[in-house]
Amino acid sequence: MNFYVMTLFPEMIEQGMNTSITGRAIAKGLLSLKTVNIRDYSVTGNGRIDDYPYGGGAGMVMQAEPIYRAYEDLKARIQGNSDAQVCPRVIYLTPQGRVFHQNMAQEFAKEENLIFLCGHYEGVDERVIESIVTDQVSIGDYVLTGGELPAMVMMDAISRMVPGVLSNAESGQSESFSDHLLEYPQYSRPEVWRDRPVPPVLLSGHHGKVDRWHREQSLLRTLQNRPELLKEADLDKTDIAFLESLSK
Ligand code: 6GU
Repeated sequence: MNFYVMTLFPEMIEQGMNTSITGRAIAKGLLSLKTVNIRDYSVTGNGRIDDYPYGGGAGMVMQAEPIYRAYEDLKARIQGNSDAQVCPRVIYLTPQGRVFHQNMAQEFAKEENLIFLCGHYEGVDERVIESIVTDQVSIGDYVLTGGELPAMVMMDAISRMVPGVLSNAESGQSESFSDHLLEYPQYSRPEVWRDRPVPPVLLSGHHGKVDRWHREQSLLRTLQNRPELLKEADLDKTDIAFLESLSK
């Protein structure tokens, strides 16, 4: 899986991605990351890549041409490296996009190459979006200063789906969202921490009871924090009886 990021802040992307699990995967060659500094494609000679918006309004707009040239250069490099002449998907990070979801991460993980376009200022000239972008994605209903963190959020979620990126122990945890229930709480040593004991059932050695308790905790948390997820969850009679017992 090859990630390419067009951005004004390449060091932010590199620092973030070369850390922890994604950093390990890049070092192992399971993932690759290349950043492209849009400023290097300035057409004014002085490194400027933004200008005033037509029609007025606050802030500056990133111009079409530097982004387009950065993209053309990148596409040529990618196609030069592979025999398939397919056009890689170009994801533009914007609060106006479709909201990112685990299913989208799964779909994007099937691609060999992904290009991310990170905007800044008030936005990007719409004409370059129309000509190169295949997917517009938001990471939720709040406003950020730029697309770099959203691009890193997406790359992190996508990376976890790439075979070999997670160790066996790490991938055991990976099904959490796909069953539409939140994870149950976890405990480790000591048995009593500052007067707070671990729930006794976890020390019982009774696997059936432990499994049931985990399931009930997942149901409880989902009901409390994300009740809308329960509609999608696969619940059996015991689960439904448990949830009904809570509302009595
Ligand atoms: Cl993708 N970009 C920005 N600037 N803000 C956001 C976002 C993206 N997703 C949520 N907020």
